[in-house]
Amino acid sequence: MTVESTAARTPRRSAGTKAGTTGAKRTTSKKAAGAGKSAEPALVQLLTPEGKRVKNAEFDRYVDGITAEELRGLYRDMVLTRRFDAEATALQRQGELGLWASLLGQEAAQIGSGRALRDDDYVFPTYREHGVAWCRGVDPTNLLGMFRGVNNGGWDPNGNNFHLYTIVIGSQTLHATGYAMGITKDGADSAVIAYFGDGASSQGDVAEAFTFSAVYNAPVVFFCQNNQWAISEPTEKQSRVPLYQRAQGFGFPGVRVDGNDVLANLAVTKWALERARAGEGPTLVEAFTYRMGAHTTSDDPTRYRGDEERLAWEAKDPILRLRRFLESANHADEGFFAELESESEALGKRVREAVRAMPDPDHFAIFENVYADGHALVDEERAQFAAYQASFADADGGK
Ligand SMILES: Cc1ncc(C[n+]2csc(CCOP(=O)(O)OP(=O)(O)O)c2C)c(N)n1
Ligand SMILES: [Mg+2]
Repeated sequence: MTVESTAARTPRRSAGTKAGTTGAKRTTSKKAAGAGKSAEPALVQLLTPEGKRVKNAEFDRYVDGITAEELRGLYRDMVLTRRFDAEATALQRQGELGLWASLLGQEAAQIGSGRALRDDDYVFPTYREHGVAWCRGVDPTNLLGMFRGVNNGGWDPNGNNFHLYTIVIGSQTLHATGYAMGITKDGADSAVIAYFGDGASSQGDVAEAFTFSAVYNAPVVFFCQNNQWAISEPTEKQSRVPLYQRAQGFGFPGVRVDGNDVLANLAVTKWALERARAGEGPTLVEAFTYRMGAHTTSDDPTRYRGDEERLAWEAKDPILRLRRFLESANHADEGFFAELESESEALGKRVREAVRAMPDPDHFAIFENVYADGHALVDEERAQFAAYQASFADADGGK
């Protein structure tokens, strides 16, 4: 397996935990993961693309007790998330949303990690974490307001311990670190997870978050979805070493997990959260996955990548592999799949109707909530905007 680390030396809240049993050991094992391409490090995998369960001495214990019902639940989460995402993409194409960032292909990374969390844990997402939002119980229609341009977020972050979508790349890793440091001061045993991408890993904010979280031993999991692309920039342009190895230089463990294997993501994230709760500090999880769609609906990936790559990743589809496993283990019958299909269609319909019914904001709402007590410059801008709006009425004969 692929965990590399220097063991945390200053566990602050580890009384009574089995320090050193959770895999801060080194390995130099490498195996070729690509089809005859350069050797890639081994990754934690519990389900092969063919849907076969493979043994893993270190991580099996996190999923050994999982029931057939829970497995069907993970499948349902992924299918409904994908259906919601497809609906949002279609709504953008129909002019109902200004933009959409699809998670297609990343369902297992998001559902596996999302389902590893406890209710009292706190999530700091990017703009693509629709599957994690689903696990937190955020109504999917609430995710769409910002993309329609009718609000600035659309949900109360403290309602589900799921922070607002963050567009400024990498900045949420610092928010997460600060929040996690606060948890330690409170003496609580909850944990924080920060999602970010391969491109974000090059941001200074992420390096600062790694440094602070390490030296303050903050209970935070850095969950990097390496979807191979940062818009049109491939991961080779982000790092000369596999991303999970970055953690080593900061003094905490890093692990690469098969990002398309929901069980492996569940197990590895549980392990990382367990470390955080035990006072063993941060962990970097690199979920090795693929962005099957465009960066956003404003992007045309055919300009910078070929079909072969997408086809190779389609063969590793996260939903298909869990379906194969469920079927071969007799954990789900045709009735289950048929019912899920109708549930998906109903979700699509509900999302469509909710988006079309979203009220437009008041034109002046953009000036609200900028400063708690108002500001002269904002007042000036509001007055300018009012005059601009009034100019249309004049042109129309004062109507
Ligand atoms: C600080 C900052 N710089 C640049 C951008 C523009 N931008 C938006 S998404 C993106 C790429 C992010 O790639 P990655 O971190 O791999 O996440 P992904 O979109 O692949 O999920 C960039 C550069 C931004 N939003 N914020
Ligand atoms: Mg990326």
